[in-house]
Amino acid sequence: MLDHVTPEQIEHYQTYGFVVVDDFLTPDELRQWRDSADAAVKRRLAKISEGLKTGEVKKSFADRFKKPAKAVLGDKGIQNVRNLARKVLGSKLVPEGFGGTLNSNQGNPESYYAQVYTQVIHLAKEDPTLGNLIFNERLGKVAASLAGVKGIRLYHDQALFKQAYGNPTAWHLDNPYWAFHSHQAMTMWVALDDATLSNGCMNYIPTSHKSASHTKNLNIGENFAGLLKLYPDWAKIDPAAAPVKAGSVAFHNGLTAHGAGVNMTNKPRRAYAVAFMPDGSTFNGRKDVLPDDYFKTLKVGDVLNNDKIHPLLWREDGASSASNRSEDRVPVGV
Ligand SMILES: O=C(O)CCC(=O)C(=O)O
Repeated sequence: MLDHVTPEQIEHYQTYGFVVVDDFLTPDELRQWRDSADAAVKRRLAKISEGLKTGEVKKSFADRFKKPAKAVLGDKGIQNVRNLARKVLGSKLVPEGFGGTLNSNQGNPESYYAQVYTQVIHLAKEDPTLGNLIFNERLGKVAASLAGVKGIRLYHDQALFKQAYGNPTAWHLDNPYWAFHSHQAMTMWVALDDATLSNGCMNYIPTSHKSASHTKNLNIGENFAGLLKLYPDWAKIDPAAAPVKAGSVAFHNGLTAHGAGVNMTNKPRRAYAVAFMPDGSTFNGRKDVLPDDYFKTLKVGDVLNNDKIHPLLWREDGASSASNRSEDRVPVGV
């Protein structure tokens, strides 16, 4: 794995809100990342389907009711009902954020979103090979130098496998979904297969991070260009496609608009996304992918510095936390 980025790459990232770093992984690291992510996704999917059969796993509220509710209320109607329920019951009972089954979007494989990609979250904490690749000081140092921060934590990690003929990934922003808001939040998108214009490589709206708002975003749904209605000026900017070879990565700011096309091929386009949080970031009230037990302990404004949930990957003063060691990790939220 590369242990540094060049001043030109930092400049590109800061100016445009994204940067591609070619050959970030060695061929051996790529093989490890791909094989272990593949196996971990299969394990989680098997657990979901077995658990649903035995009744041990319950579909999330969204997986059970979204389709019938949508037919009656539409996407906007559902959002209004949720907002009202949150106002009346509070955000602890009606949290904002990811509502999957066993930290995956495959609770209802027929839904549109389930066919954008197979999304499986928090694998690094249960798979030692992924853990070694991701709880990694070198990675933290690279991420921190791009983001321009003095310390960086893992926010979460997830497999995003766009299936053969998978739906496009609608334009969206990442950081507004998350349980903290920061202008230095960042995602690293690791290509586990060659990502091409045909199979749904990433695309960015250059400089959008400079005018994005934490309060204006859309869920990834059927409305591919809905985000551009919220930010009409961005429609005038030429998007940048980022085809990359397997083992190369693209970093983007958590406020950079991005999306991916349909997978026009008969093979999956496997990718892995690692989300980074600047050290010192504070809780904003959203649940997103936080484990239930942890979420219940938090008040708005609390510093998200639990090393078991958000390991400190790198800090300028050399204090990367002991949570980088696999024996200190606990599985979360599964
Ligand atoms: O893989 C994709 O299609 C989209 C990925 C994405 O939105 C992300 O990594 O933030």
